[in-house]
Amino acid sequence: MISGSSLILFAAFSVSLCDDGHEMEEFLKREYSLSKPYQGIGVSGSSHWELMGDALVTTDYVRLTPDHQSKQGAVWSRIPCHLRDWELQVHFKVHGQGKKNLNGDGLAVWYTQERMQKGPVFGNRDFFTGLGVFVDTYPNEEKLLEAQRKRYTPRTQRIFPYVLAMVGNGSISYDHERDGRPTELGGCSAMVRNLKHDSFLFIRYVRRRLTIMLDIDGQQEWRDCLDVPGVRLPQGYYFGASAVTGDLSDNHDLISMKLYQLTVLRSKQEDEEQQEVLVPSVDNMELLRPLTDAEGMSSVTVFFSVLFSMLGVFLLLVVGLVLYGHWSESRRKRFY
Ligand SMILES: *[C@@H]1O[C@H](CO)[C@@H](O)[C@H](O)[C@H]1NC(C)=O
Ligand SMILES: [Ca+2]
Repeated sequence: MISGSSLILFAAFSVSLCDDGHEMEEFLKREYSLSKPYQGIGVSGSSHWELMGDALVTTDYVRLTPDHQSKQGAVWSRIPCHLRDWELQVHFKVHGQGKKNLNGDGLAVWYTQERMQKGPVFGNRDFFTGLGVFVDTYPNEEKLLEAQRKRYTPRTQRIFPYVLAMVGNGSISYDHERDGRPTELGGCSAMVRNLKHDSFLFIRYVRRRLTIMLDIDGQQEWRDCLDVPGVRLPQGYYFGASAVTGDLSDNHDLISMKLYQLTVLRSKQEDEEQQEVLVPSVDNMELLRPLTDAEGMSSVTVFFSVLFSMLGVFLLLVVGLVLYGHWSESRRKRFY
């Protein structure tokens, strides 16, 4: 069943078209891929993958965390990836006993300079350098605001689980309490918990364009989640995945991570223009954007500001008309 559907996916994607019509070819790169049977993982140095923390491997999946409190686990590739254009297909499963929003905290997929470092970002270190894609299953900000008895504004309301991408340059922090909003590249809601069918996350990086898609409806169809051009990621980083539980928990299981090399035809000029990237960045975007008060205006505030300005203009018009009436009256009186 599982291998069948991934076969279909592979066949469907073995030749595909890029946005601008260029044809691309895909090749599965086994050295960067994690799939059944997970031979030698966590046992010896012979495997391409290394386990960490509470992660464990069974015949059917790599369990990053079990459905217990305060666990964290990860799996990391041992080999840095020097491919320029690639696509990562992540087959995963998040499931547990917790009812809606009484589960946590989620899992992350990484392409970073650092590897095998414990920390607060879904079990991985903060101030990371590279790309993180988070499947965040717990709405921390919403709960925080509720606890502070602040009315929750529509601007910030999001349905969780939420998939979010972030690019770090080593000096910016993931804000866990705010679910990473100040540093997000973009994202989408995704009901990924306790699904009966297989769920997939798809990360494509071609010509510095980052695209994230999901297949979580059991239809073998990819749904767009995020599409950002101008994402500069250095080569030679490591792929990995991590997960964490806190007071609330879930099983975070990885069934496979398959990396495909994409061969993209580039003109000579394009090749020459593309100088090597040393620090991750995104064109025309600050990686950290603290929300100011003005930016934090909710749609309710905007609505009332517009309403009051319109009332103001109307009032001015009325006053103007009244004054004009008085003026013409007194002028008439002067003439008689
Ligand atoms: C990292 O990003 C922040 C925020 O965009 C920026 O202020 C800082 O200079 C960047 N650091 C490096 C090393 O590029
Ligand atoms: Ca969260």
